[in-house]
Amino acid sequence: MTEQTLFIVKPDAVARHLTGEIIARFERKGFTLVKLKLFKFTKEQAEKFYGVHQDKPFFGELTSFITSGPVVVAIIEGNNAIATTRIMIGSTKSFEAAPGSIRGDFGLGFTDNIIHASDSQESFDHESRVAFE
Ligand code: FUP
Repeated sequence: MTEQTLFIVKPDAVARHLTGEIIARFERKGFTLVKLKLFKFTKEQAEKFYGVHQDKPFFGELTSFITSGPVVVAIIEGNNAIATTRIMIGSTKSFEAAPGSIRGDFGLGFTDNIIHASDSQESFDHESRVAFE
């Protein structure tokens, strides 16, 4: 089923010049770019974007990391986009993520884990609204 999802190349990956390589993986997989933007999250926007985590102990660390530098946000489209993209990014802790996944191939961090991707239709709706507002 054709659907859309959103991913964010996080500040660590943009700073390490991995943006092109990460976007290329999704294009090679067969997804089509629908929207693409380089920007820096404001604190208010980051707190809204990650609102689902507002009561978690790592909320401050997460929002200060995502606002620490420019990010690239993309909306892509293709078959089974949400679940397939989650498989492609790998598990949250980059140091445990499987080789072949984006986190597994490019990082060792936890908060600084290279990439974010929507994990449901509901998250996609919320995240795309906030990131492209
Ligand atoms: P994911 O969907 O894989 O990005 O992971 P989560 O939704 O569980 O977490 C969101 C972000 O919070 C992750 F990218 C990493 C960060 N995080 C921490 O920094 N510390 C934690 O203890 C848990 C998550």
